[in-house]
Amino acid sequence: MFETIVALATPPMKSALAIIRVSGDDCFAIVSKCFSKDITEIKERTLLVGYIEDKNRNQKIDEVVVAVYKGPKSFTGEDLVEIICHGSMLISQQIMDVLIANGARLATNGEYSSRAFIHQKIDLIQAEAINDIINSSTKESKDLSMLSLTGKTSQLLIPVKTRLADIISLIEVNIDYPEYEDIEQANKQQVITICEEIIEMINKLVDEGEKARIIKDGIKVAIVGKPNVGKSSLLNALVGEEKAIVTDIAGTTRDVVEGEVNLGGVVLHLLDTAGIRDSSDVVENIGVDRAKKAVDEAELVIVVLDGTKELDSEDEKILKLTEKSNRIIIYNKADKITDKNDGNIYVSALTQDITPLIKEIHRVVGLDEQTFKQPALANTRQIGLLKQAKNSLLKAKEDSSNDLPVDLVSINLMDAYYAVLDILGERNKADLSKEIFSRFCVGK
Ligand SMILES: Nc1nc2c(ncn2[C@@H]2O[C@H](COP(=O)(O)OP(=O)(O)OP(=O)(O)O)[C@@H](O)[C@H]2O)c(=O)[nH]1
Ligand SMILES: [Mg+2]
Repeated sequence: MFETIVALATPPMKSALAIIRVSGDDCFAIVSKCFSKDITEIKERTLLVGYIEDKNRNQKIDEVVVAVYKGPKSFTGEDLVEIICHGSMLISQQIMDVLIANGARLATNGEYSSRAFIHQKIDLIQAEAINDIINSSTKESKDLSMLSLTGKTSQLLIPVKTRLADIISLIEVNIDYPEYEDIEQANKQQVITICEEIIEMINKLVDEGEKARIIKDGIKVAIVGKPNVGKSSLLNALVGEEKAIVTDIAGTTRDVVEGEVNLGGVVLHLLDTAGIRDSSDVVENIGVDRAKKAVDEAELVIVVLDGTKELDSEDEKILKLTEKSNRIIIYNKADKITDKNDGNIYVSALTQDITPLIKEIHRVVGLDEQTFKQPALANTRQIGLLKQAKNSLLKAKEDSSNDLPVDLVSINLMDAYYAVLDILGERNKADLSKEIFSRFCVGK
């Protein structure tokens, strides 16, 4: 029994039109009670013009177009109605009120997509893609999410699932029918080889997924260096506007200044930081601490050096501080330097000549043309489950090498299989989906 749910699918604001969605077992009956036409007998998808009415008060609320989708041929897989009304918040509220008074209830966040998932219209990867498409801020990330919505990303898991099922069934048959001689015996080497083969597939998926995640979420980049090297100028050159204050006074930037730029499909969340040096100024010191914190949190650190000067102990300290970070070291103020052929990266934030840095960012991030086009399991949940499956396979491989009994090996293989099913939401559907759908907006 699926309760009939109602929600506004368009933003709650004044607009030309608004769409109210109704879905559930009693959808047609409830809408009929509020509509000038009876839709309970409708067999196919239909569009009807009529009035939404509060029949108890004999009052017309709005003239609307009603799109009727008979389940399972609807987004949710249930009987579904879209009421296209005039885009007034008052009207949409009145329509929802009258539907609720006649037996519908307000939908929770993501409940329509959740129903589509429960009725197997979409798998979990596709459901997540709907949310991703809505939240995409670049064309590239939207295109990637479209690949997921069409089911191409889900297909990536088919070979992994198949191979896991192959090896598990081989072991299970050995456990269940040890006496049958015509059954192929699962030998140790075979288990190890197949585990390795699947681990290899997963490694590739994780690698591609991590890259695609950068396209979807962007990366956090900290710009650090000692005072006056041109960090703020670099931030401004990258974002193309005067975000941060630039002066020739060392110690100009006190707090972290944020900026964002889309570099050929990769969004950089930039943090310009206070110049790092030993200082007696209380405020400056707080800024320096924040700069160090930014280094810890960043996925990429740009270390800015002043190319017109010799490196000093302050530069050395910063190089040491960022030693373990994923970093790019650049020499700024290239407009004042003549000899630049030593293989280092020279830029001029002042003249906005920063192409060598942009090229290096692309190289470090490791995205090529292909990454933008191919489906990938790109969110943290999907990548996390892939890694979980890999760990279980590593254990299975180890147990097999140590001659542990096949039924023990099989436990880890089953765990790996379940982790893969969880990516698609094919195991415990209701529980798994709960957390994901709660991030959706109401009406989606
Ligand atoms: N010639 C030249 N001057 C630059 C360049 N980049 C920055 N400057 C100058 O260097 C001085 C310091 O620039 P900022 O961008 O404020 O340096 P910063 O690293 O943010 O300094 P703090 O915030 O004090 O740590 C300013 O006078 C800039 O105009 C460059 O590429 N070439
Ligand atoms: Mg600055």
